[in-house]
Amino acid sequence: MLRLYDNKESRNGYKVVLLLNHLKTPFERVEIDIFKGGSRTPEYLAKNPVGKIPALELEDGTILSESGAILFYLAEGTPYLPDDRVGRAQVLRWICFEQNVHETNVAESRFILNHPELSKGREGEILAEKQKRGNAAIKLMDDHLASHDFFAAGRYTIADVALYGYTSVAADGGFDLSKFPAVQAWMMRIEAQPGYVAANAG
Ligand SMILES: N[C@@H](CCC(=O)N[C@@H](CS)C(=O)NCC(=O)O)C(=O)O
Repeated sequence: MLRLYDNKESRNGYKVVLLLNHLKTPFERVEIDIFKGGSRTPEYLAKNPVGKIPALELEDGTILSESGAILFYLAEGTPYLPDDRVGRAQVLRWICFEQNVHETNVAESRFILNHPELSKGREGEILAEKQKRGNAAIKLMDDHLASHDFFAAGRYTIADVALYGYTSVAADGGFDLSKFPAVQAWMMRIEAQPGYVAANAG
């Protein structure tokens, strides 16, 4: 059975949980206490030298890390990843956007506000700058979604799964999603998909 190294607060891990549920793929979930160094032990670093969750252990012992790479692996040959070259490139484009522009600002604002004890010195100007850039990222999503139901290939794909992870908890980072009606409507479309599961649903 697949084994997912995860942490219940992480939406990077949740992206993988969400896709596994859409695919009805059974998996074992292993909770790693990232706030007490659980991802930096020699045992865990031997699995993922980057020292982060999520990591997915395949039946043959191969370990995959990086949420986007794990989504690609799981979605191959399913409707969640297009077959055509342009469709796949568009999916990758949005996953890169999520990691470089969205997660670094939306998720990190959430982290600073949820964990002030671990974010000393980042609460002021750094948080304000991340919120400014995070709002710009969500606005870019809203503009795209004003004329598209989903991000790539005209249907629900892992590009949406990746972006839903931290957009769905953007309020924790001080973002007001009521300013982004197309993003709100897109989240409702995702929540109506077969196999959708909320984070930490057990
Ligand atoms: N780019 C990575 C980011 C993974 C990441 O930042 N994981 C965080 C939790 S959301 C983590 O494991 N932090 C623990 C640490 O850095 O020690 C991905 O998308 O999987």
